[in-house]
Amino acid sequence: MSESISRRDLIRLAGGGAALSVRLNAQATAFPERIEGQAASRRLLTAAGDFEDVNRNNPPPSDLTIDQLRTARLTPETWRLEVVPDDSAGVPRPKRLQDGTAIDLPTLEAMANSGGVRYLKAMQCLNIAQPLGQGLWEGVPLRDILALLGPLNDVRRLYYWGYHNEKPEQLFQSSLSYSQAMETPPGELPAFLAIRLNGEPLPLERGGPVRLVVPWAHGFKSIKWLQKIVLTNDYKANDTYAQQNNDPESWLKSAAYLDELPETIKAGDRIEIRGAVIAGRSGVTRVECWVRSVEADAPRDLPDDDPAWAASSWQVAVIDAEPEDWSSVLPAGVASRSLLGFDRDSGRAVQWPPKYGMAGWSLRLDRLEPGTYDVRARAVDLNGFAQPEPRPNSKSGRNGVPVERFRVVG
Ligand SMILES: Nc1nc2c(c(=O)[nH]1)N[C@H]1C(S)=C(S)[C@@H](COP(=O)(O)O)O[C@H]1N2
Ligand SMILES: [Mo]
Repeated sequence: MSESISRRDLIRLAGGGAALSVRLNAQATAFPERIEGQAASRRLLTAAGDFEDVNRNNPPPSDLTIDQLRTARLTPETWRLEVVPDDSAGVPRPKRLQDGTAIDLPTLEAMANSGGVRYLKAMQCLNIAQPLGQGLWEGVPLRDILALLGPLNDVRRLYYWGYHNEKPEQLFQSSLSYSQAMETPPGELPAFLAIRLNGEPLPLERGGPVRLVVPWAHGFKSIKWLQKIVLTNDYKANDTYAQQNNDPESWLKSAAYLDELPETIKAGDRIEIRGAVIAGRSGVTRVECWVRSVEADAPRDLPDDDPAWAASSWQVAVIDAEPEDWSSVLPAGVASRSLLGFDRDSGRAVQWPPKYGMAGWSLRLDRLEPGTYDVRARAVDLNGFAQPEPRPNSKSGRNGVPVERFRVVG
């Protein structure tokens, strides 16, 4: 790690025993092309401990002692959520620590039992080259929390943040418009307060006891260790990521990701290219691969204006099918028909991969001549746009075309 990178610019990515630090929102090229745990992130449900962490808290809450956790209000018993106006907004029944009205976990659990929702969602950072993981998230829609506050006046936006060590540089905040919080168009999933992941109470390392999850967005909207929501008449986003030159309203991208390949493969052996694909706001029709024979020392990067793009030829890969038997995938007692994004009668996903969800894909290659090859993968969305179109701007979410090189030897 270079001396010039200040601590506040760091996030820690800890996975598979390896820990690396990357700059929070530096240019796309400053990020590692590979992070550990890609096999895990391809599974339909990533175990809570196998997600990649993207986290500016140092030490992370999972390193705190039980006494520190109690003081920080991060145990199930001590957790409270404040929902308050700033000076610009009118809120008849705010939820405050001071007067004992702050929302506690039993209240949320009761709301989840009577009117809770659950859905599959892949967590993906706006500026990291691999998905972080996918979970079955369960909880209470944000609109149901706002409904507890009485008729609101002059509220146009919600600011929210979580526990952050009281050090201002560790504050990680995000925001939603009032309409985004209150209205869920048909076929969309609601922003919600997640209290369970994969059938278990949301663990501390994933942002528990309570995390805000915004299904249509990259991870920066999904604030861990949620403790405060401020209602304001301000109409501007003040997200930590917005302050760092990202589009704070960017949607989760439809994008294909490539798993690492062995460097050399024996001629005659069957080669299977694998990866993951996330269905962003615009869905996925198919995943395609371009396998290109190159000189051994050819640069791997292919500039956008390279004529090779125009001559590229793409083969359709096979997206792993929706499981026939969801009961072997989902936690015991959770029927697929009870998930948002799934048909109430048949229990089948309305689209596949599910909206904001992730699935694996593969492509088998036979009989490649000895030589060096670059393989690229891209998702084609429901509009027919191939990754990274129509939004190649990485400030709205990385979705460059990934590449892996391998050699076939005789
Ligand atoms: N409180 C808090 N919430 C946070 C962050 C953080 O640093 N602190 N990082 C955000 C970012 S940038 C991402 S990509 C996701 C990562 O979620 P994960 O660690 O569960 O994979 O959490 C988001 N929520
Ligand atoms: Mo992120």
